[in-house]
Amino acid sequence: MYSIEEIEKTDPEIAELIRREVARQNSHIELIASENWVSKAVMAAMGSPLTNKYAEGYPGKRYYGGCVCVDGVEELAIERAKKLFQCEFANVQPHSGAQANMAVFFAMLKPGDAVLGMGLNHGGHLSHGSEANLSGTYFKAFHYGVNENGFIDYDEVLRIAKECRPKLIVAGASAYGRIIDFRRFREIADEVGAYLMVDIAHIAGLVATGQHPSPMPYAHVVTSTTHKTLRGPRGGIILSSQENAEKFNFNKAVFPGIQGGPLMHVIAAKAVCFKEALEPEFQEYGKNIVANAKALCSGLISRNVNIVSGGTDNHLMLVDLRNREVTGKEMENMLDEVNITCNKNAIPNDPRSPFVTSGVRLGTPAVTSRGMNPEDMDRIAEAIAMTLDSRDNMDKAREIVKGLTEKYPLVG
Ligand code: DSN
Repeated sequence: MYSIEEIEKTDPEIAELIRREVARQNSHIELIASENWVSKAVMAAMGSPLTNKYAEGYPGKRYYGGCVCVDGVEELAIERAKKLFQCEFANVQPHSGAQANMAVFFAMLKPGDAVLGMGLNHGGHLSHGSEANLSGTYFKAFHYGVNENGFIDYDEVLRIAKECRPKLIVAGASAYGRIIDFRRFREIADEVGAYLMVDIAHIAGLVATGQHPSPMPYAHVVTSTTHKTLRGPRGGIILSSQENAEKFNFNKAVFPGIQGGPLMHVIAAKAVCFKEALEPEFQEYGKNIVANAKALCSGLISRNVNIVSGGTDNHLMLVDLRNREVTGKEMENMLDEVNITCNKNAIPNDPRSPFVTSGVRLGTPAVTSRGMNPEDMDRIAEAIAMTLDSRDNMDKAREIVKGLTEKYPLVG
C-alpha cells in the first residue's frame, strides 16, 4: 500500500520528489480541467500487491494461472461500470483514454477509412484523428469545429459528414464547455451511414450523475477515462451494448489487439472508483462541479475576463485572451506564480501557435473534490482577474490562494 515512509527507506530521492509534489498540490489551487484528487481507497488499491499479477486475457479465460482473485476484481469492475453507465458491456482494461480510442478504431475501422472528429484546435482530442496521432495517420481524418459563438454547429457537422462520408463519427471533446447533443450526432451518423463513437473522458462524472445527458442510448460505442470528473485512477474504459460488443469484438481489440497484460491494481482502483460513484454523495459532487464552474465563469466574466461561448454547462471553460495583452502561455505562467495551476489552451481559430495560444482552460473537478464552493470560486475569479490586470496585484492574489488552500487542506 502507498506509504511514503517505505519509499523513503529505499529511494530517498524519489520520496523527496513525492513529498514536494504533495506540498505543491496542497499549496496550489488546481484548475486543470482533467485533473482530480482520488480517495484514499482508490490510492490504496493502486498501490496494492495486485500490481504483481500477470493476467493477460479476460476473467475465466486467462493465459496465466493464479488469476482467481484478479478475476473477481475485474468482474466487479465490469459489473459496476455497467451499472454506473447503464449499459450491457464494459471493458475496463484500457490503460488510458487514448488506448480505449485506439482499440475502438482498431475494432471498427480498416486503415484508410474516413473518420470525422472535432478538430484539436477547436477543442477535440489528439486521438480523434489528429495528424500527429496514429488516429490521423492510419485513417483518413476529417474535422468539424465550433461556430463563431463557440458552439458546435450540427448543421455544419452534417454538411461536412455528407462531403467526407466517414465510416465513424467521433463526438466528445477536451476543451468544450457546452452540452453535446448526442441524439443529433446519431441522427447525423445515421444520415451518412456512419458509426457513432462518443468519448466522454472529460464528462464521465457528469454523465454518471445526470449533470450531462448520457450518450448511451445513441452511441454505437462510448469510451472514457476514469481519472477526470469520475475521480478514479488514471485509465480508460469502453462501453457499449452487448450486440455491438459482439459485432465489433471490442475485447479482442484491447487484448490482444493493442495491449498486453492488464494493470490489475489499476482495474481494482477503477472498481473502487465506480463503487464510490454509485453512492449518493457522488451525485452531490457532480452537481457541485457544475455549480462551481458556473460560479467561476460568472466571476470571471463580471471582471472583464472573456470566456469562449460566453459561459459553461459542464466542468470547464476556455478563457479568451484576445482582449488582453497576454498570451495563454504567459497567463499560465503568471497564475503559476500566484499558485494557481492551469494549462494554456488554443481557442477556436486561435491566431497564435499551440505553444503560445490565446487562451487557458480552467476546470472545477479538483477544487470541488477539495470541498470548495461557489463563493470560493468567486474569490478564485478575483485572484485570476487581478493577476491578469496587473503584476502589481500578484501579492494580493497569492494571499487569496493561501487563504483558500489553508481553509481546505488536502490529506496525503
Ligand atoms: N490530456 C487530457 C486533457 O487534459 O484534457 C486529454 O487527454
